Amino acid sequence: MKFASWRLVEELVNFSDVVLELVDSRDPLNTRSSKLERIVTTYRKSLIIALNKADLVPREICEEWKEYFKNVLGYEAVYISARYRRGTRILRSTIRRVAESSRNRKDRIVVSIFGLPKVGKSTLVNVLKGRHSTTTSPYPGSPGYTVKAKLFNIGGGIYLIDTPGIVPPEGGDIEAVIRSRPIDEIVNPEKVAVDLINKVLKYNDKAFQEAYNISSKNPLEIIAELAKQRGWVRGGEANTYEASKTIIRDYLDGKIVYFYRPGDILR
Ligand SMILES: Nc1nc2c(ncn2[C@@H]2O[C@H](COP(=O)(O)OP(=O)(O)OP(=O)(O)O)[C@@H](O)[C@H]2O)c(=O)[nH]1
Ligand SMILES: [Mg+2]
Repeated sequence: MKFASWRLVEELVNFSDVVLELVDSRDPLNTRSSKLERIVTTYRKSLIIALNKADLVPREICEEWKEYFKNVLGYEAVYISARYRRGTRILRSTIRRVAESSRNRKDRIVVSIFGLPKVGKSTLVNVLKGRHSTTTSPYPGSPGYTVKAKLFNIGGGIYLIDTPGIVPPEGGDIEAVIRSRPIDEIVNPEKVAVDLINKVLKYNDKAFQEAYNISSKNPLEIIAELAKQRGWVRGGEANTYEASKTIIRDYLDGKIVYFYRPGDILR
């Protein structure tokens, strides 16, 4: 994964009329980037928080998060499932609404997508592009220091910047650990997987039952059990290294499910 430099982020934001910040509905707070949000505010652009992977979380919880982002933080928010193409109509109409209410409204609404690694940016770009979109030439009038952005015409006067910006995670949560580098480069994946499992179990003690049919609530047992299930055993020893990486990968791919609500952070 290649993080966008903050300078590039600033340039892309500055090109945009509307910025979409994708977060993971399972843990919106630890997958948002307050630094990105500050940049968008500084440049006086419109921000929409898109809670993606909403298919993994009950609808009323998504509603609570949407209200939280709107009422507590003052941002527009929608929840979507890029994978199942849900919520994209509301997303498009929200983009048009915020662009039309902005002080520098134009005929053409330029939209950029940002988010931490694996929040679903590419999936959403593909969904929005659809089959009918056309690429326009490089952004006309771009200052062109770093940005050679192309725009997809995705209909309704909306033009999407072709490459989403990958922003680095913030804070000390396990989300930051698993999203900071490719899984194969994670040092001590067993330790990371144990932390991830403990966090998931805190919110959904059936998560690994549901994902792997493993009923243990002990992280090391869960890892060893998964290794056995997959046949990753040699000389009677479970390959916990591979199993740990698999759990991290499956989590990022949305196979491991949990959620918490905005109210839970106050407890
Ligand atoms: N359940 C679920 N999974 C999703 C959704 N959107 C994306 N995913 C999955 O999340 C994983 C990451 O999706 P990508 O679109 O590659 O995410 P990305 O943000 O482009 O990732 P990077 O380019 O690595 O930063 C993939 O396994 C997707 O299938 C969604 O709405 N629901
Ligand atoms: Mg991508």
